[in-house]
Amino acid sequence: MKTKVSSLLGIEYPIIQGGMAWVAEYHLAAAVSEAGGLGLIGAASAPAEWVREQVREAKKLTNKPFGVNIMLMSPYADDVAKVIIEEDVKVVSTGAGSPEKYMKMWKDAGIKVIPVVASVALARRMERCGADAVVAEGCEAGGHIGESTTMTLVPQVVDAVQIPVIAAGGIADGRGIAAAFMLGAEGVQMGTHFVVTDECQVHENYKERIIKAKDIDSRVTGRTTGHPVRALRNEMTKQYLELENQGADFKELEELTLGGLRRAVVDGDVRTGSVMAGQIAGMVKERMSCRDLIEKLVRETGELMKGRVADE
Ligand code: TUI
Repeated sequence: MKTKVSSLLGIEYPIIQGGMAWVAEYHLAAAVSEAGGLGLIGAASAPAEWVREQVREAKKLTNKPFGVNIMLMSPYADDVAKVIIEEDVKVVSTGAGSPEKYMKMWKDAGIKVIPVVASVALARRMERCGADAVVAEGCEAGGHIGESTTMTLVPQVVDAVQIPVIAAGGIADGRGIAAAFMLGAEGVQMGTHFVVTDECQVHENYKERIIKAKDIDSRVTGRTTGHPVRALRNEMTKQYLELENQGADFKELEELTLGGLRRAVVDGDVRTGSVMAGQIAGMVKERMSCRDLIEKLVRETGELMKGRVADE
């Protein structure tokens, strides 16, 4: 499974673990990197010193490359951007905005930069300002999402840029990975399936909620506020969508979700918390280690790709 993405990042398999807010901490990131993928620590809205500590802990668990995801809406984004250089992190990915203002500083430090994009326009801009690859994330993904599906976004981004494209959103097995390759991607990023791995530190209730999820169990809140977020349906999404339908204002809606991700991930409150997960949650039924998951993905993808070549 060698592609431009695996060579670019110096990893065995072009499988990246999404830098999920509150979920992607150093145990998970190090386990994914140890297993031959690329683990990411999700900086989310955490202070820069928390990120520094996480990077140092990850380095104790693995000598392989791993990265940090910066959530660009974070009030600490500027500081985290600097800590990444100070701590000699090899790869940075970004989400929920444009990382243009940090690009020169990161490239000068020799860091590989992989912005997550949800549109062709941003992919083009990222290529122009020096990105090494982009993650094209479709709206099947969990968390903060764009408009286009993975099936439509990935080939359009592939056609628009020369740099390698990594597909994300709706991928959780070898079929999804093989499909992403057929669309022209040279790697994949997955979140939801990694949440239920043994090394992931989220509350048991969060993992159980994903395992129990059916195909149509996710909801998108925040379309009216301009910040659409996909999460598994519960009391919170129900109330939120009702309020949105009634034309509630931003402040009232915000109160419903404030601290909700932390409550779900840390306290296991999957009833009123925000259980962010992708649409593929309905297919995630098995819990295993990161190594077993990555080996399964590589085996499944290999069999599908071999079948294709043999048929030709
Ligand atoms: O960033 C994500 N997913 C996230 S971030 C997050 S933290 C959060 N928590 C509560 C509420 C809101 C966020 C949870 N999940 N994925 C990458 C991603 N980036 N998806 C979509 C985008 C995106 C959207 C618009 C990137 C850029 C953009 O426009 C930027 C521009 O300037 O054009």
